[in-house]
Amino acid sequence: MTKKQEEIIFSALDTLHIELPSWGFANTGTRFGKFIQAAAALTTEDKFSDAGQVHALTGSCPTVALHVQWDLPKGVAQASEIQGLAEKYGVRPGSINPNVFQDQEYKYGSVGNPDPAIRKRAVNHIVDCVAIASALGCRDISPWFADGSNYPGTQNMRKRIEWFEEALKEAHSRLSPKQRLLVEYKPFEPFFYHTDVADWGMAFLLAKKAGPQALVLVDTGHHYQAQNIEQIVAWLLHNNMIGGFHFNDRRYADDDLTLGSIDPYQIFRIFHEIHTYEWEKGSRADIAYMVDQSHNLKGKIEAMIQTVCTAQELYAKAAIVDHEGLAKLQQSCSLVDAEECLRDAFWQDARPVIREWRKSHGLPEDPMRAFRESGYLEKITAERAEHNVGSVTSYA
Ligand code: RM4
Ligand code: MN
Ligand code: MN
Repeated sequence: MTKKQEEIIFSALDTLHIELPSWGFANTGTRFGKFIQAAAALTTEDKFSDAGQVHALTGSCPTVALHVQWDLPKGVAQASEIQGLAEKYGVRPGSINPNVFQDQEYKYGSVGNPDPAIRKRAVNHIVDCVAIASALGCRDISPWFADGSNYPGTQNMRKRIEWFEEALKEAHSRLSPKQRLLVEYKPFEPFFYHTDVADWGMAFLLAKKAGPQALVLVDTGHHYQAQNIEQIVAWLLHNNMIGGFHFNDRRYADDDLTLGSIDPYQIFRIFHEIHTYEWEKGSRADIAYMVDQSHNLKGKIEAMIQTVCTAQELYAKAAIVDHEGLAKLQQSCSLVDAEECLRDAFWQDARPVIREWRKSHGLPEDPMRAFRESGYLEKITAERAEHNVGSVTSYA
């Protein structure tokens, strides 16, 4: 690694912030059962405490994404309580995630439901989320819509498009000037015939109709097997329509596995698109990098530390691609050399430089080891184990 490359990695890591999901610290499972962990977070305070640990050890996770129904069930009235927890544990509230998929009313959809009263209820919840975000000083409101149907002919897809357009317009009209509405897409699950916001094109068009502060959110697990995610990212960058990511990895569907555990080259390629865009423009793309993972077998805090370290590694590798050299090779269609130029960066070991970067910021060189030596896990296990036995979980 050259001195120049080391400098590039240092400044790349200085600006890389990764938002942790509060729900990633609580007990989760699969559709078939919940696997309880003795150390899992039981309360919102526990979630902040665990996220605070990850931030203290990595220095890169200053914000925590909140799922309103799970973290602020009483809505905006709990804003000051949340603010207090954030301050206590050295982090800030991050994106606000509405929940319009869990209540019984939403069996046939939320803002796409044929019943106007249910649509209204769903929109009101999103509007409440905008108010929560304002009270907490959060920029992003990040709805994911489970809406869809299971059988052909059972719903009018075009009508539902209109209802989505109306709802998102209404939500957008409540945003303050700096806030953003991030529209997430997912091809299937929980519905298996049609999903109202199934892909980036649908999310893009809905966001465009909603207004200028609505953008698309790319959850890396929400694509079909063969889809070229970095090309989707390129299109969104080109149109100034990318608002953020939900990072995770997958082998089959929305598996919510640890970032880069199955295909690290995929994440590298996404980061490469972003770095190339930034190199060409000479400025940073305003993208929220968030984690959306559910570890039901791995220890939750360890898995988050592993995720953050992986994101840093892949981001650093993508930062040292020789952009100028690559552009020339692309221009002359020197295919093998261009491909090798990209692969060169991928195969570099960025870890020693990242360790140096951590040292220079007064952070532990090896966050995982520091976590294991800290005694935090033993402490929370002792405190939480008894309450976790037989605990019921809110999210599968
Ligand atoms: C969805 C989607 C959302 C997340 C929920 C829990 O599949 O990824 O972003 O909030 O799961
Ligand atoms: Mn997601
Ligand atoms: Mn998901």
